[in-house]
Amino acid sequence: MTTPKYIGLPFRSGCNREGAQLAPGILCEMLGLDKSDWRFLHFNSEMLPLTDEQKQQVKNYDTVLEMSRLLRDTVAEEMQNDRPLVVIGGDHSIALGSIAGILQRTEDVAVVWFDAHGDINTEKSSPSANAHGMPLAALMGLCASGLNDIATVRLKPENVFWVGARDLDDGEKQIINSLNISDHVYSSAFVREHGMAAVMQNIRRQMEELKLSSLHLSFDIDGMDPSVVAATGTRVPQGLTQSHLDDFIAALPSLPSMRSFDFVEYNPLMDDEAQTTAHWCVSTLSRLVSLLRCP
Ligand SMILES: [Mn+2]
Repeated sequence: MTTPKYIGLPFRSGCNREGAQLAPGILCEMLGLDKSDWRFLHFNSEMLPLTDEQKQQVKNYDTVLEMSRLLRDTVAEEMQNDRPLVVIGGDHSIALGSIAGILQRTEDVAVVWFDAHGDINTEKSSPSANAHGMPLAALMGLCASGLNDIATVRLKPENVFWVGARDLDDGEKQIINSLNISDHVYSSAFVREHGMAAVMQNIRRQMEELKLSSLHLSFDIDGMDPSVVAATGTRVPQGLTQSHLDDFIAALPSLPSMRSFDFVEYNPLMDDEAQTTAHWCVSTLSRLVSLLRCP
């Protein structure tokens, strides 16, 4: 296995809670990474003053755009080296920059969106105006603002596969229906009913039909049930269990080879004294890292 390059994004301006910006520092330290293996993109993660929040379509719009451009260019640059990539957030808005960078190098990449949420809101459909709910819409070019311009190569809607979704907004459901990709959404209820192994087999077949060459996993820890992962900003009950995750990880090698992944939404300020979620993150990160492949 080639040691991956780690990119840390201490960023939380895509969500409405303090804390996620502290995750990459803590996790990289606990992982005991060699300094030469990681690169931190430093960012002023303070919230901009919200003078007229009601009218704002995307909170912290400028900050999100600036971070996304920087991350996109960094990821595209790192992809030129023959090393797998791990991007540690931060909130899930960072996936806009990371996937935009990956698309510049690999257009036919499959994206597995492990998450309780759909993250395919536009400025119009979003109930919260938080950018962490919009990366997929922006990557597909469905937004109305400059978020659309981050990806210079569009993400094809049919290349995205959701696992663990259970909190889709009505607007998101409409968007997914209009894109004809409802059969790419594997809710946590569906996983409970059919089993994760069967879900992954379906996904493998769907990816084969599309002839996708590699895979990027966007792993939001809130895909897990709050009883497993407590320290995350947007907890949703009825999530995936540890045994679902074991089956998910066991089946990942049967999909196109995973070259990169995002790991997002750990909030150290919500963790307990024993750092239960941090330890879970480190163990899960290590398991995912062992599955990364070079192109
Ligand atoms: Mn989420």
